[in-house]
Amino acid sequence: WSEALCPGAVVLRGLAMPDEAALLAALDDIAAAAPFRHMVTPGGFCMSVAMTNCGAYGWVSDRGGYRYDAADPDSGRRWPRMPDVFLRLATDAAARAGFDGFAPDACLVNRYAPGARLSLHQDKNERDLGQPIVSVSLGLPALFLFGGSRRDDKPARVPLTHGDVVVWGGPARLRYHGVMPLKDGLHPLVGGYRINLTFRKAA
Ligand code: MD3
Ligand code: FE
Repeated sequence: WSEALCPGAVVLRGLAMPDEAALLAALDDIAAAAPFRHMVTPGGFCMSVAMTNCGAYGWVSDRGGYRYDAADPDSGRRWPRMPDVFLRLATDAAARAGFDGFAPDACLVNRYAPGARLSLHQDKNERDLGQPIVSVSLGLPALFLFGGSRRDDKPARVPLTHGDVVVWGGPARLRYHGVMPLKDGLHPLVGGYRINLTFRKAA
């Protein structure tokens, strides 16, 4: 089933459940080829969330800024290819939310350990902001912060749990958002982490 958070944002509760084992197996291969790392913000802070990528482009941050890069800066090699099970889930979710033909070329994988958080921000590094973003939550539950179009709009708290998929597009695409510090816990398949797959059309 699905619910609209606001115009343009649709939560598809549990949509990833049938694929959980395949998603996690594919994720192990990605992390073996492009290990999780803590990137540095343009301001010089080390992010609490550990990240890696798959697909033609990966999201990277360093002292020079944020960008999409076809190469992993840690290895100089291209990012691992996007697994079919990732691509199928993302395009199916987008279609259910009304975005037929979504063709993501970038998947950022965020790994939250207890205490890790993501402060309020907008995603606006993508070329075509008419394309939606699809987010898949796995592992420990989190409280997602869903704000407005200005940083000081008071955000709503939306719980996201293992298997939930959210599609953000249209009028929701430039809303501020973040993730509250992760609480301790142990997920039977994922262990002591939350994993978020974020699918985007970068180029
Ligand atoms: C709402 N990641 O990587 S994805 C990010 O759970 C990021 O790791 C979060 O925000 C995470 O940039 C949330 C969901 C998301 C992505 C884009 C959005 C929510 C959004 C754009 C507009 C509004
Ligand atoms: Fe974001």
